[in-house]
Amino acid sequence: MSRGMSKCRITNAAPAARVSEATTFGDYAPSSRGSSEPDAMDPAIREKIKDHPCFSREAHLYFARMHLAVAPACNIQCNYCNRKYDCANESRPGVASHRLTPDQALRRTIAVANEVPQLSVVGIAGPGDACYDWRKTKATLMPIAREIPDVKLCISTNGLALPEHVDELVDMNVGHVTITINMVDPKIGTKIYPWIFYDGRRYNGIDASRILHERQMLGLEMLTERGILTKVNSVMIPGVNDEHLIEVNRWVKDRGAFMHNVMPLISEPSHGTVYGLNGQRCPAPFEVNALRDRVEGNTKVMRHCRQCRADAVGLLSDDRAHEFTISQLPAEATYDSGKRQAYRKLIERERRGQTLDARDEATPVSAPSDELLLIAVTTKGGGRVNEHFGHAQEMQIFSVCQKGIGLIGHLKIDPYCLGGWWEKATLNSIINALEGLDLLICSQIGNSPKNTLARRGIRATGAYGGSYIEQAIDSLYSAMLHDEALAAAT
Ligand code: CLF
Ligand code: SF4
Repeated sequence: MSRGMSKCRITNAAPAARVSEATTFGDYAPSSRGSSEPDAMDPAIREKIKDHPCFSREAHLYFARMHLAVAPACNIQCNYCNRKYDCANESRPGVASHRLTPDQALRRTIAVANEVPQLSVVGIAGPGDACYDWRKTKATLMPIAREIPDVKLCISTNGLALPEHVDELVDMNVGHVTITINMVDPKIGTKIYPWIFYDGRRYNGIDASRILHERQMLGLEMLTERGILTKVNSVMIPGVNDEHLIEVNRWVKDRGAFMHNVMPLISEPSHGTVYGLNGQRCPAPFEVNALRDRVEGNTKVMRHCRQCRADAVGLLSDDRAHEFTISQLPAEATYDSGKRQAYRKLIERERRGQTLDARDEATPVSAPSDELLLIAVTTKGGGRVNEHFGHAQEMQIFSVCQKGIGLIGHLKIDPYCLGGWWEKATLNSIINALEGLDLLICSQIGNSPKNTLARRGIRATGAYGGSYIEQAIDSLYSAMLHDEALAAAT
C-alpha cells in the first residue's frame, strides 16, 4: 500500500492495445462507481442477462458468444469505417471476416454449439448492418432458432433500418439488440456521418443525420415497448462527440436502454478511414474511463467490451474463431446439446451462493481505508485467478478501495512463456505495460519476473491461484492494510 492513491493509468478496451504499443497506466482519477449496495434488479431482466456475456459482466466470465458474418451490406457511412474492414461498431478494424451464407452460418453454429460448452448467444454484428441486410439476417436466424432453440439470439445495428424489423425480431425471439448511437444532435452527426441511404435515396449532411437520429430513437422506443433488452454502443470521438455522449446517455436512458457501452474510437491512417486519414485522435484509456464514470448510474455501463470481430467465437477473452473456419466445418452436423447442458449444470453449482447483481456491481470490501490500488489479474475465465503469468494473453485490471472493487478494463498481451522458453522482449513489454499498477495476482509466477516486477514497484503474488478474483483482491487488500500480506506479495 506504499503508494496509496497511486497515479495510475487505465487501459480499457483498446482493442489493439497490445503491450508492444506501449499501453501504460496513469492519470486515473479514482472511480466513484464503488457503490456498496447493488441495484435491485427486476427478476425478469436478471433472467435475460444471466448468461449473456455482453449484457452482464458476471456472465462474461462463464459464457461465450459467436458472431455470424452474414450481413455485409450497410446503409450509412461512418467516418470511422472503411468497408474493406468489418463494421467498426462491433468489430476490430483490420481483421477480415469470412462472409458466410445462411447455410454455412447454420453449420458453423451447430459445430460451435457442439464443441464450445460456454456458448450461450448467437449474434449478427456485421460486417455491415444486420437490419439493412435483413434478408440474410432473417434467413440465418430463423433456422438457428429452430435447430438450436436453447441459444439466445442477438443483433447489432446502426438503427436506420431497425423500426421496420422490430416486429419480426420479436417473432424470431431475438431478445437482445444493440444500437450504435453516437449523437442525438444532428449537427454533431454531420461530423460523423457524411451520408445515409434511406427509403430508396441517398441523403447527405444534416438531413442524413436528422433521419438517422429519428430512426434510432424510434427503433429504441419500439424495442423497449416490446420487451427486447437494448444496449447502446457509442463510439467516443474526442472533440466531436465526447462531451455530447452525456446527452446521448440521457436520451437513451429515457427511452429504456438497459446498458450503455462507450467504446474508444479506433482510428489509424493505415485503416484508410476519413478519421484515420484526417488525423482524428483516439481517446486515451483514462478519458474513456472517466466518461464511463460520468454516465454510470443513469444506465448500466459496460466496461468489459472487447470490440470483437464480426466472426468472433468464444469467451470474450478467448477468441476461438480460427477453430471454426469454413474449411473446417463438417458438411453435415446434428446439434447435440450434451456438452452445453453439462456445462450449465456445472456453472449453476459454481455460481450458487453468489448473487448476480452483487458481482455485476462493485463489491464492497471490508478494509477500512480510502486508499486505492490498481491490480492486474490473470484469468482464463470462470471468475477465478487461474492463469500463469507467463501464459496470459490478457489481464483484467481492477481498482480496489474502501468503496469496493471495480473492473476497469483489460490489457491484451502476448504470452512470453512459449513451451518452456522465454521471449525476453515480450516479457519486458508486458512489464512496461504494467507500469503504474500496484499489484499483480496470478496463479503462478517465476521468481525472475516477480523480482523484476518488484524492482518496478509492482508486487506480484501467485498465492491466490484458484480463488475467485474478487475474493482474492479483497483478501489481499485487507491483509495488506494490516501489513500481513507482504510476505505473500514479495
Ligand atoms: Fe455480439 Fe454485440 Fe450481441 Fe454481444 S458483441 S452482437 S451484444 S453477442 Fe459484446 Fe463484442 Fe462488445 Fe459487442 S464484447 S463488441 S458488446
Ligand atoms: Fe461501417 Fe458499421 Fe458504420 Fe456501416 S454502420 S458504415 S459497416 S461502421
